[in-house]
This record gives sequence, C-alpha cells and structure tokens, in this order.
Amino acid sequence: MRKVNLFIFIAFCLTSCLQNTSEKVNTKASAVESDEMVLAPGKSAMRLLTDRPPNLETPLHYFLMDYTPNDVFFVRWHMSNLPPEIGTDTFRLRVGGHVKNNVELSLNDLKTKFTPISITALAQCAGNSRSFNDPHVPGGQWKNGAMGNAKWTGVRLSDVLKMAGIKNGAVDVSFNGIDDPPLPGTPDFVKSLRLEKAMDGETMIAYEMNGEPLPLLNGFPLKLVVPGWYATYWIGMLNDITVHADTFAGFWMKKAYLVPQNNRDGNENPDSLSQSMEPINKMNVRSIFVTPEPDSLIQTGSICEIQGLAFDGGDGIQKVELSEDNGKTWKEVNLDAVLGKYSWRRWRYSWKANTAGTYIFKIKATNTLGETQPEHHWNRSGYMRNEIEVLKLEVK
Ligand SMILES: Nc1nc2c(c(=O)[nH]1)N[C@H]1C(S)=C(S)[C@@H](COP(=O)(O)O)O[C@H]1N2
Ligand SMILES: [Mo]
Repeated sequence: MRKVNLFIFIAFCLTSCLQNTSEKVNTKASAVESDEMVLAPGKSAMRLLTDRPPNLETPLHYFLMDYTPNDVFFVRWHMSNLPPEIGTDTFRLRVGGHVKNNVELSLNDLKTKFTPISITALAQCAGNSRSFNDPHVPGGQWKNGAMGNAKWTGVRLSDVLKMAGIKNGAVDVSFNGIDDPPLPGTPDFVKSLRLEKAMDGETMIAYEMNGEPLPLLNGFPLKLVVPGWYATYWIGMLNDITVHADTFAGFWMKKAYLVPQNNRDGNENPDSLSQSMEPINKMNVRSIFVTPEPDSLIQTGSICEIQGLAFDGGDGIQKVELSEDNGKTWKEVNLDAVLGKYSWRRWRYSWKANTAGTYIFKIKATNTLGETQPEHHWNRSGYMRNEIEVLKLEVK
C-alpha cells in the first residue's frame, strides 16, 4: 500500500481556503475521489480524500467497535502547514485576551495543576456523508467514515479559563492550533464559542484519546473537545485560547460552517436557499447501518445480524426503528448499553432471511426530545446530513 507523507513546510500547490467557504477540500490539486487506501504516519490503512491537507476516512467496519481505534480515527485538516513533530517539553498553551492574567501552561502543568476528567464523546465532521447528497454538493466527498467515538481525558476548559481570570464583559472565546495556512492571506483556522458554552464544565482540553496521547494527525498534543457539537469546533494542536470582549468575527465563524438559522435539522430547499445563516453547533439525531455492507448477498434461511449506530447531540437516543419493507412498517431494534450521553450507541437486529428476494431496509433514530430523521436531507454545504438511511440486501 502507498505510504503518504502529509507534513510539509512549503506550499506546493494553491490550496487556497478562500475559495472553500464550507467543509471543502481541494479536489483538483491532490485529491482522489476514489477508494484509494493509504498509510499515513502513525495510521493504519485509511481512505484517502486529500493528502495536502491530510484528509483521511475511517473504513466502515471499524464502527463495529464501541471505541474507534486511534490509528484509524478520521483525519480532517484545513491547512497544509502541519509540523512533522511537536516537542512535548517546549510546547505551551497560551491563554490571553480579555483576562486578568495571561497564562502559559506546559503539558505537565495541565496534567498536575487541574482535576482530570474523562468524557466519551462522538467526534463527527459537519460534512460527514456529504458524498451521498442529492443534488451533489462540492466539498470533501466523505462517506460515513468522517466520525469516531473515543474516551477523551484532559481538563475542563472552565478550570483553565478560571485560572486566567475572565474580565467582566467577556463574550467569546477563540481557539487556534499550531497548523498554519500554506499562503499568507489565507485565513488561519480559528473557531470560537460563546463564553457560556466555554464555561459549561463539559467542554474540555483533551491530552489523551482512548487512554493514549493523541496521534499527531488528530491534533497532538491537545484537542478542544466540545461534546455533542460538530467536530469543526474541536481544535487540534491547540496552543492559543483568547477571550474576547466583542463577538469574534473570524473568517471560519462568519463565512464558513454556516447553516440555515433557527433550523434544528439543517435542512434547506435547493430552489430557495435560506437568507439568514448561523454558525453550525449541536449535532442532530442520526442512525446508520454498519453491517451488512450494501448489496450483500444473504443465504435464504440464514440469520442476518444487522448492526449499526445511533447518536445525537447529547439528549440521548430514545429508540431506533428498522423497516424491512422500504418504510411501510417499522420495529424497534435492540440498543447496546449507554457508554455516555455524548457517545454513539450501537444497535443490532437479528433478521431471519426467510424468502428469496430484494429487501429495502431503512433505519431511523429518535432522541429523548422526540427529534427524528427526515426522509430527505440537503443543504448547500452538505452539513449535518441525517437523512434516513437505506440498505438494499439480496436474499438468494
Ligand atoms: N487546528 C485545527 N483543528 C481542527 C481542524 C483544523 O483544520 N485545524 N479541523 C476541524 C474539523 S472540521 C474537524 S472535522 C476535526 C477533525 O478532527 P480529527 O482530524 O482529529 O478527526 O478537527 C477540527 N479541528
Ligand atoms: Mo469537519
């Protein structure tokens, strides 16, 4: 298998993010819209979307595990200037801006001066599953593998902000990582949260993922973890936190990662696009099939173990229903134990393939708020996709 080196200091190609206002990756210079599998540093075989910047997708069968192994956890970067290594002794996290004391923390400070916490949470790219959109939308053509479930260990963001001392009148907190734009003039990837969200006691700075330091390609040494929110906010290689007395107006908050305003499911009509947009935030409810894979051949009379995942923004999955007759009738499937409110939840159903024929299965989750999935889902950027999934199986 081809090995790829994803770390560069000089920009070889014009991968200007300015043209890419959404979750887009450059599909001309170095992208492959195929199923090419590659070995990237620190990673096992993954599907390559682009190599500069690195974008790698997790093969579906790993979703038969409760936690996604670090060596196949999806990778999504906007900027191609990534350092090939980061010195653990010299690394510092800076906290500044509208605070009483500027703070500089080493990794050791974070591990010794704060109470550690662990949260199991699903990281899902806002553009996960974009390739299935109809009409087609430009951007990284992800299948369902731009997500992963992990146990994150680190410190509460609120504890770190309290150490710096927030001044009265603070509104937003912004987060930046070590990665840089390939060209001057390209806006650096900086995201922000409202102060209340930053202080909620769950938003955390993680130094471990599944009990290990984060892989470099997943944001070593520190990643902001915003449980229940799309992973665009989960800034990797985090080394700068700035508190703002005004609304933070960076490119990646004002021009990119926007969804139709006041619309929980993110749906948009292609013929009359929404006029008012807002920054994407909490994940909507969703379920997917993991096994069998589409168009699998099933033996007549056999028991077919159908398995998949369901998840939402942290309100909790209430039920998952499966249809074997293209949506005419539905029955509830069995749910595995809850691993945490921000985790995905695995579901399974043993189906007896009694009679030969073609079967169209559908899967639909409902959360504890009663929110469920639409028959059709689309928006201009291909974000928040949660259309009811269809699986076709042949029984022979
Ligand atoms: N520093 C930095 N953090 C970042 C990004 C980035 O480009 N740079 N991309 C974001 C997006 S859009 C996603 S989906 C997640 C992906 O995290 P992962 O690569 O560890 O899976 O990182 C987020 N954090
Ligand atoms: Mo993303």
